[in-house]
Amino acid sequence: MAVTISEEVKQLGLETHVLELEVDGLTVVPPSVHGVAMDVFDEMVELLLARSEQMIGCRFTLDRGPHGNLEFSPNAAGLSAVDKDNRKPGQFLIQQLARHHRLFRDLAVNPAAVALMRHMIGDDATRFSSHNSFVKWQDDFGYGPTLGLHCDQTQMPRPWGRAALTANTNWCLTDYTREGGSFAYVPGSHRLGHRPEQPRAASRAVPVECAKGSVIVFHGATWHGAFPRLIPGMRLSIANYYRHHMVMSQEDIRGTFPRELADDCDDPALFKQLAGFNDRFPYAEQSQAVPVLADA
Ligand SMILES: O=C(O)CCC(=O)C(=O)O
Ligand SMILES: [Fe+2]
Repeated sequence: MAVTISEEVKQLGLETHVLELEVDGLTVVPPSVHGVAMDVFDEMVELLLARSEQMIGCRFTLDRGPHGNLEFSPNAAGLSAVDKDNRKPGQFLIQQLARHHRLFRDLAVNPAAVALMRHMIGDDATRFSSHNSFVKWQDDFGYGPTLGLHCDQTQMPRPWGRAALTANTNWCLTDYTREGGSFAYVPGSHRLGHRPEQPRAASRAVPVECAKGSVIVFHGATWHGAFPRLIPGMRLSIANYYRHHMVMSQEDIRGTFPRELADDCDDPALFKQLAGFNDRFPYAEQSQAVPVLADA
């Protein structure tokens, strides 16, 4: 089947990344291509460490992780199955990042990231789903022997078609190495059109090793998870997750995002479009024209 290459993809020199997305379901885009400066990554690291301290109440440093002894309380809301098995947390998520700082909004409208999302999901159909940071430190168990492999569009009924129903970017704010708990994925798995079958999936998973500042871009059907972090220190990332406009958003961005913040970013028009502020659905009142009496 032919692959359509958009003008944006050509202008930004992303053709090889599009090819990798088609073949492998994942590509790594370096700073020389996406254009985000390294000091922006340094600043985002500081923001996320400070936010972690504020949320949890102990210091976090890149070489040590949390300075306190952490646990999940048994009745905590939003505990995953892995968290339940492994009471000792090795990571947590900072959600709703685009509200916290302009730099996170700028990242969400990065032209290269958005062009690749639109390639997979559709030019007019692409919207934000969520903006989260994965804050991760040393923990031998991680997601366990399955590596937590999943497809992000896993809730959608099958059969899945060629277009991505969701697609994701993971911005690496620290170096990604296998022993440091890198991203894991199965090349080409997005073309299978179904969820991971274990234990075959984990045995075929490969690490995505890349330098701080890289962005990992992947299709919603790609089987992925992460290796446990076996060494001291932290792995920090930002998952800016996108969706087709017919798929429900993880964060209620359209309903609750402060409109004035959308104006404070590199591309307010693009931010508002991806946030779906002017989408026809869901409507909250009569939205279709009603006939009027002609001779009233
Ligand atoms: O690095 C990880 O823990 C996996 C991230 C992930 O599953 C995602 O961003 O969808
Ligand atoms: Fe995921």
